[in-house]
Amino acid sequence: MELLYEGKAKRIYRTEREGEFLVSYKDSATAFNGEKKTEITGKGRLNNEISVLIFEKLKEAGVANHLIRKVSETEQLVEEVTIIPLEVVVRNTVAGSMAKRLGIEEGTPIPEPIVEFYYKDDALGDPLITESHIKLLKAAAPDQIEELKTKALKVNEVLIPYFSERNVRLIDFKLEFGLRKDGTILLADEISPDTCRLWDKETNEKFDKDVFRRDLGSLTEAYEEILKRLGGPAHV
Ligand code: U5P
Repeated sequence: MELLYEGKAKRIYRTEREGEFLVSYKDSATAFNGEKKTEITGKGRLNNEISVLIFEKLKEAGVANHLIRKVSETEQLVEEVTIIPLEVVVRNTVAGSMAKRLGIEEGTPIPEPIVEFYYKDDALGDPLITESHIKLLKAAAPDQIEELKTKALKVNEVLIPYFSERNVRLIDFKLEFGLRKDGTILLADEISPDTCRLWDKETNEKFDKDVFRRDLGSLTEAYEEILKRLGGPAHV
């Protein structure tokens, strides 16, 4: 298969079928725009399995997305899209860069979910941008920006109770969207502990990439806990 793209955590291949890509999840963990980097055996499987479960849940709830089906422990088949160069972040509780930027204590609840846009550009370090910047950069048209916000908030509405029923608090998460050839917008990329902050509802224990970013313990154990709580398959 032709390798189309290799990112920090995934490889994307063209398949024989028109309009379908194979995504293969890698065992590498990176943070701080690639400055911190290591190989973690089993990470690819955990993120692939978790992302498949979440995208299936979203599809069931009426949120169209690129997932076609899981292919193996580390691979999934997805619909071809052209990724919109924006990271759409939704926040329910203050954490991470928002805590730092605004000087608000991590863990402070946010009354209404906040949607932020970051410009996907490694050289610029993915800066936080406003809707005016998005228009200036021509990254998305005004009606598309509205659609991205609506879709991101819908994902939040589905995932808050989904995690909560499994004793996990959805603190924040990052989404990416793509364009189909007909111009419609489709939720794409991944949703996993690499792209979400997930805290235990009772103890606030972190089960996400902050474990790696902040050296808080075993990333594999944290991600295994999420997969287990989502009812995911055991390793074969
Ligand atoms: N996030 C990503 N990729 C990035 C930056 C952030 O997935 O390149 C996710 C984080 O994991 C967190 C949310 O769930 O977006 C907000 O991150 P931060 O802006 O607080 O760092």
